[in-house]
Amino acid sequence: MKRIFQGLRKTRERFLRPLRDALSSGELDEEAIEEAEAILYSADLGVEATERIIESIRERGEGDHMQAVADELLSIIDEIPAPPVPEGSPRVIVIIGVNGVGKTSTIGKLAARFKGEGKSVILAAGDTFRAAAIDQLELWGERTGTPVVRQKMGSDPAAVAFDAVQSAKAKGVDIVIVDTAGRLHTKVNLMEELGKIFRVLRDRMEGIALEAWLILDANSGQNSLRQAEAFTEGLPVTGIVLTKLDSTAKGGAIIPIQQKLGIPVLFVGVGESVEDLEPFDHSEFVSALIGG
Ligand SMILES: Nc1nc2c(ncn2[C@@H]2O[C@H](COP(=O)(O)OP(=O)(O)O)[C@@H](O)[C@H]2O)c(=O)[nH]1
Ligand SMILES: [Mg+2]
Repeated sequence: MKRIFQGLRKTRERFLRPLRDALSSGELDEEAIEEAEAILYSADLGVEATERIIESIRERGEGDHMQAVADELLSIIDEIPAPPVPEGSPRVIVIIGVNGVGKTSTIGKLAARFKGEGKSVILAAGDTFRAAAIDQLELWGERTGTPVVRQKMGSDPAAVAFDAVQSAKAKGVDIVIVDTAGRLHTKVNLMEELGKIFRVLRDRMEGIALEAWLILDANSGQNSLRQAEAFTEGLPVTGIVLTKLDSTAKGGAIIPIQQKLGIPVLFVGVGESVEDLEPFDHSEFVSALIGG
């Protein structure tokens, strides 16, 4: 069974059966439509997607209403921009997001996945705010057999990232993944610190493919949008990883998050172990949500 199917279990349970019940009658009355609308909202699909789905149920009139839901979901999700193809070498992915969303674990999972694809990887311990954060990344490095570039606690994250990229260039390593802090004394400081990592790498490292991936916790549902905006305003975010899909019924938020930010979800986290990271696939997502 696909991990995404298992990962969406809670969302599906809250969503699918009540929706089927509401839409089971061949001819829909207003009450059934209103109920369906409430269920879609509660799965955190957002206003726009909910309205479009309801509209297409109405348009379809009689027939398979669940199929109408699935078709509209798929067409909404197909409008999401495709992930950009990074050009340059090494590929440098800076992982950003607030504290506790799953940045460091996602880095470990990504390292394992990239290595499984035959790529060489270096990790950069750019969360220098806490000593424990550096150790935690080191642990993922050991677990996945990936070298970790680190400096002492409190050092400049941009310098750690720079060292890691320089080392990757010297050794011909394919991918550098940079961990970052999710919290500093103030939010402004955090954004400045992250901005500096980008400036230093962009200005002083020629030919690299520099990306920022934003990590969001699915438990926050649509509330993570505001959090996301704080990051995307100042930083060139090219992809999203939505973590902890397994522990929430708000998995539907994956749709408004992509719609509003215009940034594709690249991976979803579906558990705490190293293999619990799945590439986000549009049709798999819809069938995991709708499929029984
Ligand atoms: N259930 C579940 N837990 C996760 C997932 N990703 C991360 N976590 C947990 O979330 C907690 C915070 O993760 P961490 O990587 O330290 O977050 P960071 O502060 O952003 O670096 C840890 O207990 C992780 O095991 C996921 O996809 N599913
Ligand atoms: Mg961390």
